[in-house]
Amino acid sequence: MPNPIDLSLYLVLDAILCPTPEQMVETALEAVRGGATVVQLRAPEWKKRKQLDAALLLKKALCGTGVPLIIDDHLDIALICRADGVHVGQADLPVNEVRRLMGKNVIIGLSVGSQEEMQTVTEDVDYLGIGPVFATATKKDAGKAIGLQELKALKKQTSLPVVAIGGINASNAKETMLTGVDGIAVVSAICGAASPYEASKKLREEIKDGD
Ligand code: TZP
Ligand code: MG
Repeated sequence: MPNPIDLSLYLVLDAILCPTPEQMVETALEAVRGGATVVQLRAPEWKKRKQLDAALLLKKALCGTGVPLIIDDHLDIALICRADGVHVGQADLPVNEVRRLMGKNVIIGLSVGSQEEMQTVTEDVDYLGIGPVFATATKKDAGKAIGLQELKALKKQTSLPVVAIGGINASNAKETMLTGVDGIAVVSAICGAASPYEASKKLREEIKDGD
């Protein structure tokens, strides 16, 4: 990985809450202005061409902000738009193949939700997304919430940076950070807010308190 990634406020864009590429860009830029440090494009509901359009627009919009763009699942889209990284889940391409295809300079994130899944972490992985910490309606197949104790236990088992995900919002961001994770990843708390800027600013304040 070229530089250590600041995972503190990780925005995962959502294809339902931001239904067009332009709305994704608007949400992302507002969130970055409010303090988001990473932006991920996650749009499994969209055809690939629409995902690519969004990726290209996002890459351009984030250029010069210092905020990395991560693409969920799609290595081809990440390569075309020269994204900073890719994020894969347990049912996606294996991380050794992702590394082989993407090269050494791309950030690779892996989702982990249990002790068993922790065994899939290899030297090819740059950071972990652990969750769902709390119940979430955003990802239907996210699985059962693991809770803060399990998050803490999983975090202890790795030396990799960890971002917590799933049901995190301004009311639980601080206690989540107190488990020792490096950041929080949110979808609805920012994409579903009336003002993604204000929502991000508020989350930033909570993160600071829990740091
Ligand atoms: N992975 C695990 S939970 C989740 C993803 C993408 C969705 C989190 O959404 P929200 O709205 O922040 O609960
Ligand atoms: Mg995936």
